[in-house]
Amino acid sequence: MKALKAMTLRGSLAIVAAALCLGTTAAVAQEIKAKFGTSLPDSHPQTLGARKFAELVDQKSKGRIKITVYSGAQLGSDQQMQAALRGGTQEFTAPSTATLANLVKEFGVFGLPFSFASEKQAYAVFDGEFGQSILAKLTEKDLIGLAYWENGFRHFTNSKRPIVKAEDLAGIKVRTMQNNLYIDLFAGLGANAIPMPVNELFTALETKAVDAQENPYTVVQAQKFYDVQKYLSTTGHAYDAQVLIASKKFWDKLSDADRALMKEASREATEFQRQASRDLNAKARAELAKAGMQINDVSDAERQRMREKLQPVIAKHQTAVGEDTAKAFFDAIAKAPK
Ligand code: EAX
Repeated sequence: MKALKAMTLRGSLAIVAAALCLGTTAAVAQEIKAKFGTSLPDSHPQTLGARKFAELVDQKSKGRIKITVYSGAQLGSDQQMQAALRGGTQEFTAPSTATLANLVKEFGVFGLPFSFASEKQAYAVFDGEFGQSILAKLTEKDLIGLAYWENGFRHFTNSKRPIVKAEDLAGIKVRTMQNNLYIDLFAGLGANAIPMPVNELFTALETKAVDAQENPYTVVQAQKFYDVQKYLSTTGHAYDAQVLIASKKFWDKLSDADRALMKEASREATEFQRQASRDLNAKARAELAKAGMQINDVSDAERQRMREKLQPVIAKHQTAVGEDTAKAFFDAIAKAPK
């Protein structure tokens, strides 16, 4: 009898041990660490959004999934980080749509100048059927498009003169994002376009390798361009979005539950990120003036005149992104609330 009891006890202990081991193994197997690289400083909404996303994923996974944020291009430029995601050595980043256009040509449509009238209109297009259909094309390039974040309306800064009319751009050396449309846009207005990653830009401005750049107020502020740029002219020539993307190699290994958790965190982080961008943008103009920048408003009439001068560039890039895509884009804008 005693032997039978001993066997039963040993059997039960073995079952408990196995369950614990499986349970522990299962828990350990689900522990996930990920890297999120941004190209802008801690104070910029791109990095604020990244930290919020990491915090939400940590909360929703009860500490199982730890995303570490590396800001200010610590992990490389926007394009280097896109390559790292595609290779599976980095898990998240959030570049401008402009650099993604080098991987998926349809992203170029968002850079067509003077397309959006307001942030509200932009959100409707990005979050609607058209914007989501373009996001889906990233999977062909081993990337997962999760959401569109806000960079904002791009304005022109330079160290030479106020830009009051298009002709004032003649001969100015302007850094552009590494994107053919932006290169053609400024060449089309008579400037000399010099593409480079944003993390090389401050030095290029400081050494006068370039005279000018164009970015939303929040980038000018976060990158301290006011220390090396005297003039800011509100061209508002494009509304720029950044795309929260994940490595497909990483994403494909996740459980359905963890993917759902990350999508929920992405939605909540996007709301937070866009609000932070609007709040900081509303204050940045006055703060840039206080930091010594001379800010002039480019008139609507002159902006319209710039748009007309750029028609050949717009036509060329509508063809480049695909006429169907361009038409669907402008139809989505027409339907969107302003
Ligand atoms: O998304 O490279 C740029 O100018 C972009 O606006 C931004 O800094 C990165």
